[in-house]
Amino acid sequence: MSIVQNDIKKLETSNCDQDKVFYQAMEEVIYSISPLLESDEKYKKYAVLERLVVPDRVIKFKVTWLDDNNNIQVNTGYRVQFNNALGPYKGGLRFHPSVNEGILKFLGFEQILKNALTGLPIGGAKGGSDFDPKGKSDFEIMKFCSAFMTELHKYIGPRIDVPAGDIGVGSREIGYLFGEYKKITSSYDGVLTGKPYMFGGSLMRPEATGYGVVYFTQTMLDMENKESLVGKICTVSGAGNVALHVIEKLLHIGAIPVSCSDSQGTIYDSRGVDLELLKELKLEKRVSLERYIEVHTEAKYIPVSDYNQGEHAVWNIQCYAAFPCATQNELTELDALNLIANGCTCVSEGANMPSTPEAIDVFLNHQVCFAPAKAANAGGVAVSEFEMSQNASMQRWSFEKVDSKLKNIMQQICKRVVLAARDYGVEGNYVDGANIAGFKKVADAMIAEGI
Ligand code: NDP
Ligand code: 2IT
Repeated sequence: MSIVQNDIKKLETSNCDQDKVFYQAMEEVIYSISPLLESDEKYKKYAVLERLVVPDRVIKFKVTWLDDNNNIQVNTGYRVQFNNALGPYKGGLRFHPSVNEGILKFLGFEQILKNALTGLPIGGAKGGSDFDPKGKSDFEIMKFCSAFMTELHKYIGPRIDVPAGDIGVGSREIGYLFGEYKKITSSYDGVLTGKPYMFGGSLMRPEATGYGVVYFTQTMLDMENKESLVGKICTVSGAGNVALHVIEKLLHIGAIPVSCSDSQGTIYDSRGVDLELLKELKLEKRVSLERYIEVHTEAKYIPVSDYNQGEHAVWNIQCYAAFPCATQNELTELDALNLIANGCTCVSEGANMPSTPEAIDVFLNHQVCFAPAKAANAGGVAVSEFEMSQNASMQRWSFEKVDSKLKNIMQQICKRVVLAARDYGVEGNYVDGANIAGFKKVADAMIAEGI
């Protein structure tokens, strides 16, 4: 039995519910890289795959903190340090009640290949907590972040592991985490990225993931000889850091983003969404999207309870290109079929693994230009690495410099993906291309570094 069949069999017999998303991510990669494994026996000889799918370490810890009513609260914190063959462990922190070890293993595994694709010297990691920031006061967020760092600081460092944001963790949380790290260690290190600009954050880090997604999509459409996004209707899901900056860049280039969504419902505004209002509602006031229609009465708000069974309202809107930017597995096979029926010819993933494997099959079978997350959303971590570089050299780069370096890196990633797909007989398949190019880079480093 080949190494690939062996691994797939192991996945299929696994019954750990928490690990389902991790196996989903792993299974896709294992299928994609089989031409590489078959073509060069060194990967088998050095058991690279077997070594890559096991994290270097999983750190799990208790986080106790005091809420505003002086009740003691207990949460679980994690850091999955997956692989540092290419550089220090690097990847975000997620604060969301759904967080568990399996989700962080999936995100950490994806992060290894994503970071490799950037061509920058960063390894892969992910962390977070089942803490729910929703409805918490600013002081509660601060107290939780301090308590979380009380334990996490033992395991991180600018040359060891450099966390950043993800769902539920933005510059406010990174600021509190940084403050606590500094207090405990008395060391002013670039130990976190996504810091506010006033104490070492990089210009454009908040925009980077979303802008990068659009830069990648523009390059992909160009390379595939497809019409550009200018003047085209686009649908976006999510209403957080990634979604809002995808919308912003789409507006800059003259596309027409008509939707966004949060965990409660969807906004559809056929004239193009009002970005300033969205930023006010989601980034400043942190309230439900439903408030959008108080200002724009002609827009539609569709609550989750009105979604058709197994479908997401965002993917039922006519569009040229779609940008899922909320969370994993938010776009199902049925949604993919709806998108195609609605004229969609391009899907670019802003969130991590938002499309189910069945949805991806639909896209590939219908010749949709499909940009997988680990390639399309790598702009965020790329600018995180720029922040590490700036901190290490005590420099500040201009917005224009970061933007131009980001654009360049997204174009390079796109080319690497296209070439890898061509070299291994799967031309036009960006999923396989991204997995092969990312895997090859890490695998070659692992082999060169010995066991
Ligand atoms: P935010 O916390 O800023 O926003 C998340 C958005 O997604 C919110 O609108 C939230 O709705 C919605 N959402 C979250 N969980 C769910 C859920 N289970 N069901 C429905 N909606 C949900 O996170 P980001 O924008 O930073 O992250 C979004 C995605 O992008 C994630 O997959 C993340 O891993 C990925 N990503 C993020 C990067 C970054 O730099 N921040 C980099 C690369 C990828 P609500 O407001 O109701 O909570
Ligand atoms: O999924 C991701 O790439 C992120 N959440 C960003 C990670 C980072 O270190 O900037």
